[in-house]
Amino acid sequence: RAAAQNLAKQAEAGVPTIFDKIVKKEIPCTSVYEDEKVLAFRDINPQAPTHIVIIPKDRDGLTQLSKAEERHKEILGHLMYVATVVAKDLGLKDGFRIVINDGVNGCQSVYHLHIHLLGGRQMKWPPG
Ligand code: DGP
Repeated sequence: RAAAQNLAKQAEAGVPTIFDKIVKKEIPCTSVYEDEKVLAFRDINPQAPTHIVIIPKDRDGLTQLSKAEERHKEILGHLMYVATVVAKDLGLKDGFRIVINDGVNGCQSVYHLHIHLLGGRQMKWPPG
């Protein structure tokens, strides 16, 4: 818990996150979609046959969803739309799940806003 809170503080202070390093290509990823604003790549620890992480290239204060401000509405909408484009591209025609983990209780581990796109199997509800 303390470790997660520390990660959040570092990201808020502007320390580059692992996802900033992926955007700068300092860390490799398997990219599935990219445009000038967002990047989507395969999760390193997949929880479903298809598990994609979709991130804004510029974090702009969005360490987590609960930090969203009025100015973020456009990028938030774009991220959600890109999730549907990627789902279509990857053939998730029987449905999929979108997840955003927020903060310690949400089990967020990387403090750079991201959408998880999960598919390729039957999901369960409620989530753990
Ligand atoms: P969350 O727990 O919601 O903060 O999700 C972070 C996700 O990011 C987690 O599912 C694992 C993934 N991840 C962490 N580090 C890396 C990495 O270096 N490369 C890739 N591809 N995914 C990563």
